[in-house]
Amino acid sequence: MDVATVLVLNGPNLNLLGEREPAIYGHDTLADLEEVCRAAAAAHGLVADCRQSNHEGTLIDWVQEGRHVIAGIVLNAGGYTHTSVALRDAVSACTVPVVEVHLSDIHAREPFRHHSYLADVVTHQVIGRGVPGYAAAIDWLAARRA
Ligand code: CA2
Repeated sequence: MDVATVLVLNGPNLNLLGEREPAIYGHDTLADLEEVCRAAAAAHGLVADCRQSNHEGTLIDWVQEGRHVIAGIVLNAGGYTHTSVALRDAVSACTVPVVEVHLSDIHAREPFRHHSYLADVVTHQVIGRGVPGYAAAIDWLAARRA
């Protein structure tokens, strides 16, 4: 990873994208989403390093790995958004910009999804814009660099 890297991290259950709940998450698979990220990054001369894990500690390790030097982190923490102080603490330790992304509008869903432990420690949020929201997050990171 270097200054041209955008680390795109997807959390628990996002490997199931396209399999169920298309009304909420759309029809695209995780592979489709990652291709959109790679194309968006390439348009700015950046490289998207896309990773997914169902494990909180793995996501924390990856956030720590990217916390300095790279262009930024795009983070959809999935359900950990609403539960994880530990992931929040890892994001707080980042000197690079971190964009919180959600496919769905978490504020229009069940009350337990309304609170994000990440919201006040991230640099920017893109919420409820589906897969194109990831491209918007990468565009935002690229514009911030310029
Ligand atoms: O809207 C988002 O991007 C979420 O971060 C997605 C998480 C959810 O817990 C957050 O509240 C909002 C869950 C992703 C689960 O994705 C699935 C996809 C297909 C089938 C089942 C789950």
